[in-house]
Amino acid sequence: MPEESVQHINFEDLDQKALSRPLIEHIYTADPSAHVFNGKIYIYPSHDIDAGDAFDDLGSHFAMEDYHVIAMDSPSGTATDCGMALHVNEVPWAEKQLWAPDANEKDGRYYLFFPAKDYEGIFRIGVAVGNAPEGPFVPRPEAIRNSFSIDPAVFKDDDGSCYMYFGGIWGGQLQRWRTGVFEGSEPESPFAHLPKEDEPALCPKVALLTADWLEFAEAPKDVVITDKKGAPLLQGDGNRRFFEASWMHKYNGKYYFSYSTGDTHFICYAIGEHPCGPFTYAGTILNPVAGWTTHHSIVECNGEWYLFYHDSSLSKGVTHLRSIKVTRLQYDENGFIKTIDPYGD
Ligand code: FUB
Repeated sequence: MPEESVQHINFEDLDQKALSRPLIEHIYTADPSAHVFNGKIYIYPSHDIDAGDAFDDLGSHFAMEDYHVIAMDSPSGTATDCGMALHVNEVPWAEKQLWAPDANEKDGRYYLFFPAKDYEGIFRIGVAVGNAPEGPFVPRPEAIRNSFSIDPAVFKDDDGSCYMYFGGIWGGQLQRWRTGVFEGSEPESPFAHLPKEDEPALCPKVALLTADWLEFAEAPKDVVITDKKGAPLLQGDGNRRFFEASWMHKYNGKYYFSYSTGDTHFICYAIGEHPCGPFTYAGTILNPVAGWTTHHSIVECNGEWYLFYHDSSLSKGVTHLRSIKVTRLQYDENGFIKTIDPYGD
């Protein structure tokens, strides 16, 4: 997580070149997971606040307490804040840090999946259920059994199977689960437990959900990302290896797994034939934005594709006060995504 909280950038210049404006400006929002439900776009973002926590490489200053759902009639329309949908105080098992959520729909009910730290300081993933896309959502009393780490993204395949992708390194704690149990050595360091630079990179995880979407139906598996020769990407391959912010979408029958490279600040993607992979690295979707973190979602709306993302331009570079944005995403004739520069260069 960030080494400094504010970036020193000429924001007037940046705003002029920016591809898009923040979708809402009365609150800070980040990590936008967008879906189309009933012909309308619903965005499930983090709700950034300044809780006064000191910044560190574990992301302690990302001390979010609740979720607001944002609705839009179209990607160029007005974004409406539907109000608070869930607060950490309503979640019995969660103490703090409501990080990037996602949601999906099944049989007219809406399931909000979210990470939070439990009372032992361990990130778990919970689910809360509502009758409307904008919530409110009623949390389950316990986190999902055997869940860990952060950034759930929930993908419903054409046959109705639902998969959760998740994980994040450094403050997201994925590296502490390499042996299958939480390595609890203190003091916590973002760099302990990571693979060596010449070893295969730490993989994000995927698990099929049970038919009621409330638990994992199987033990989480590695999402393997390889180079074109089929070799797993290495931990030292910083511009391409996984860090956090999983997302899955399907295009022309193929599965596109996208993610953030964290400390190198790219949104990248890899393509596979099956929802659980393996996936072959395919390129960069989004070049670095203002702010340390980058996190996105990709959704089709009325036959066009859109990238929802965030940056810290509205807060003039305060890395934990971000704003969600949207821009068009395009494929070339071979199904590769054209790289987007958030500031139009
Ligand atoms: O919003 C908190 C964390 O920052 C998210 O979980 C990460 O993906 C990064 O965007």
